[in-house]
Amino acid sequence: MELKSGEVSWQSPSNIALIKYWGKKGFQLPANPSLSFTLSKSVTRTSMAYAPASDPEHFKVELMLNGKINQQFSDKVKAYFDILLEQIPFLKFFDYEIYTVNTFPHSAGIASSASAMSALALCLCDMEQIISNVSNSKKTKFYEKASHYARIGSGSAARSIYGGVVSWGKIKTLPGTSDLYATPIEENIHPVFENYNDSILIVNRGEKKVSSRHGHQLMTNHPFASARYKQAVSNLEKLLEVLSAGDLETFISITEQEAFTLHGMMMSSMPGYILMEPNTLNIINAIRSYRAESGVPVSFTLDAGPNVHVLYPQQYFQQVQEFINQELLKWCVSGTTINDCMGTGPERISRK
Ligand code: 2P0
Repeated sequence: MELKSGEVSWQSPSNIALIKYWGKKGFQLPANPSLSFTLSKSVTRTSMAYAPASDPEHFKVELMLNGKINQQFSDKVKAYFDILLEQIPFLKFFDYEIYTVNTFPHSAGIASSASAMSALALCLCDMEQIISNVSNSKKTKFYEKASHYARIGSGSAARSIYGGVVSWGKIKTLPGTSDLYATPIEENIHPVFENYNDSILIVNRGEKKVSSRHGHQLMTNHPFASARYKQAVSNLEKLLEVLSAGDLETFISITEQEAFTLHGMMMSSMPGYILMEPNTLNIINAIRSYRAESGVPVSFTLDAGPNVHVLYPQQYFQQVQEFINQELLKWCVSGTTINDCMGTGPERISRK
């Protein structure tokens, strides 16, 4: 092992879940499998510089978000590294300066923990290879490990390690899947889902009233938990068939049911809470009416927040943009939308 200074950098995207991870078991393991597609433009760029620690028992982590020291995130990453020490013991022999920027605004309805934790996990895997002098470990194992480290930081981040359609969680009918890390679904995706669009409509930029971490905890004694976990498995298995057949009608019904179930679980937790807002419902109703009238296969999903992800095939881009501009923008904060689409996954970068 070489105690030499160095720097590693990765860019990693956020993702949008179609089958939702909501509820945990054990330590950071999912109570049900989930499936997402990885976004393209909404990315975090992270550079991690490391240098031998002056005091390994109290190694330091300093994180700069958009050029400014962020104490809250520095502490969060230090706590994350402390947890990882069991798996990466050399971490404590270094101090860290982490420079991170997001290409999307904070609290914009895009899961920044997914892009941030996946970028950091990839940096850790690169550093691990450099420190332990293994330059040619198998590529698949590299990503598997990165997904495992990312999951420990934030569950949904496990899926951002890969591009395209990605599942996380053991699925009996899908060999190679695991609760420990995500798996890309590379085969059998119908061309209609290529570059599938996700236009994110910002209804509210504010901090969430209830964090996802707490929301997951509330699933532990939830009266509907076991039925929900069964539904997720069944929806995921059906969605895999739908993705391969290009069956947009069933895609829409499954993904919209998943969004409603996620928020239904929140409302029926003890205590219950509501993250949707009146304009979330206005947008959802307008999307459903427009779809019925125009026949355009546009649908919605929701993350753990009030903002609406509008999903549609690439060929309908112009039409849906017109619909958004004419009918939906009035319900968005300062008319804000972010047009993203399915992307190819993380990339190793160099610091600019
Ligand atoms: C998902 N969400 O599958 C679901 C759907 C939000 C709604 O995973 O505690 O930030 O860090 O593992 O991943 C958000 O929760 O939770 C989430 P932690 P995470 O994307």
